[in-house]
Parts: sequence; structure tokens; C-alpha cells
Amino acid sequence: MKKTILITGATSGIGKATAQLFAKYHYKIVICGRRKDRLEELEKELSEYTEVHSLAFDVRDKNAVLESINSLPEYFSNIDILINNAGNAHGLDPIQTGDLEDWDAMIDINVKGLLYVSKAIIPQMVERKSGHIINIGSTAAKEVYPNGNVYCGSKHAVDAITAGMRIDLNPFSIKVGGIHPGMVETEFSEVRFKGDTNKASNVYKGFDPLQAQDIADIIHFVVSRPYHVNIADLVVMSTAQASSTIVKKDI
Ligand code: NDP
Ligand code: 8X3
Repeated sequence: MKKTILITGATSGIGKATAQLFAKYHYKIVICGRRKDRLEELEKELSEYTEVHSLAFDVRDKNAVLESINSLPEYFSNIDILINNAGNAHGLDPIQTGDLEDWDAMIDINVKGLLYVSKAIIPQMVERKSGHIINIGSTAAKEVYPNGNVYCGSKHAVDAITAGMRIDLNPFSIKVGGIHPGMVETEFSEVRFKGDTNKASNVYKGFDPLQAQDIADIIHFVVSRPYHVNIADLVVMSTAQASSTIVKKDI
């Protein structure tokens, strides 16, 4: 029987590449994001390979999250795999000049949004005593870098919540794991620098950064392990990167 995967943040970057890869493996796919035009376009693209359903909601809106997920047509309603991927950094400022709206966005999206989506899906996994939840953290979940303060805090929270989920869901045979990428060339830096594409592209200049497809491949590897294998915690960086701040650049 085909498995169903729900991916948040599927309109761009890692989430989109993951949806594209899993479509080729013929999973049933629920793609989520706020940008309806992108969801429509992706649904059309993936429908060549598999059945796809789009859900447009803002993960910050807990009622919208619960209503959307509860409204899934029966065919898509049993979620076997949840990829909690929606998230972003907003700003890169020292703590003393950080913007309150940026802080709210990062805590509300990266932490509370992940919890709301999980809350909407975990009960059915518990009921069925099966499921797999993958939370996308970051190297920023494992270390803190200058001006990363609140983003790193939000990702450390994702790391802790992931461990907590794994403990609480252990009696129900639900797999839970975190995947923690280093620098991946997506729209991430464009969002962080509020649309400044020059500043954003400079982040990835002079080395070979990870691409969204690299993370999608890893997600597929993690999901496709045998039943008794759970990859609990995985950190991945480009070869040029040794830590959040140590990157071997050729310029
Ligand atoms: P992108 O900016 O390319 O994608 C982010 C996705 O999150 C988009 O699909 C966006 O959809 C969705 N999203 C953002 N805010 C919301 C919201 N309020 N409600 C619903 N969906 C939202 O970035 P990445 O693909 O790089 O990021 C994916 C994840 O990977 C994030 O959690 C990020 O922190 C993490 N990560 C990224 C790294 C990188 O270097 N790129 C490294 C390590 C981790 P939409 O705008 O349509 O709502
Ligand atoms: C993103 C990693 O170091 O580019 O989570 O902020 S970093």
C-alpha cells in the first residue's frame, strides 16, 4: 500500500525538493505552504507521478493548521510520514539590536509552528501505533554562531523537542528523528536578508554548498530504512564546511 507523506514548507528549497523526490517514488504527498500559486504549480508537476493534495496555511495560525489538516480527504488523511520542514531565519543581528518581529517570526514559525503541525498529526499516529516524524533542525541546533542568537535558540528548541517526541512516542513505535543541515543554497538567505539577493547569494559564493536535493536524498534514505532502524539524529554539512562559521572558501 502506498504511504502518505506530509511535508511542510514544500513551496521552496528543501521541502520542494523532498516532495519532488518522494513523488518519483510514488508516495501519496500532502504539500503545505502559504504561497498558493506555488502549491498549485507543484501539485500540477507532481501529479504526473503520484497523487498530491495541497494545504495552504500559515504554521503560526494554530486554528488554520488544525482545520486544514483535519480537512484532508480520507484518501490522504492517514499520514505515515511527517516532515516538519517549514522554517526560516529572519535577520542576522546582534542580540542588543535584534528586531522583535524577527524574534517573534523565528520562535512562532520554527518552534510553535512545528508543534502545531505535530499536534494535528501525532494523535492518529499514536492511535495506529505507527508513523515517522522528521524534524528539520540545523547545525544551528547544535552550535551557536555570532548574531545567530534567536535563530540558533529556535533550532536548539527543535532539537530538544525532537528528543522529547522520541521519548514520549517510543511506547507507540513511532520513529522520530532530527536532520540538521549546514548551509544549503535555497531561498533561506533571501528570507534572512529580507529580499536582498546580493547579500543572500554572497553567503554561498566561493564554495560548493549543499543543495536542497542533497537533503531530499538524505530524507529519503532515513525514511526508507527497515522498520527496526531509526536514524535519530543526523548532521550534514558540505565538504567545505567544518562548523557554522568555518567554511573553506576559494575567494
Ligand atoms: P526556503 O526559504 O527555501 O523554504 C522555507 C519553506 O518554509 C517555504 O516553503 C515556506 O513556504 C515555508 N514557510 C516559511 N514560513 C512559513 C509559515 N509561516 N507558514 C508555513 N510555511 C512557512 O528555506 P529552506 O528550504 O532552506 O528551509 C527549510 C528548513 O531547513 C527550515 O526549517 C530551515 O531553518 C532549515 N535549514 C535550512 C538551511 C539552509 O542553509 N538553507 C540549513 C539548515 C536548516 P511559504 O513561504 O510558501 O509559506
Ligand atoms: C541554517 C544554517 O548556518 O546558514 O540553518 O544559519 S546557517
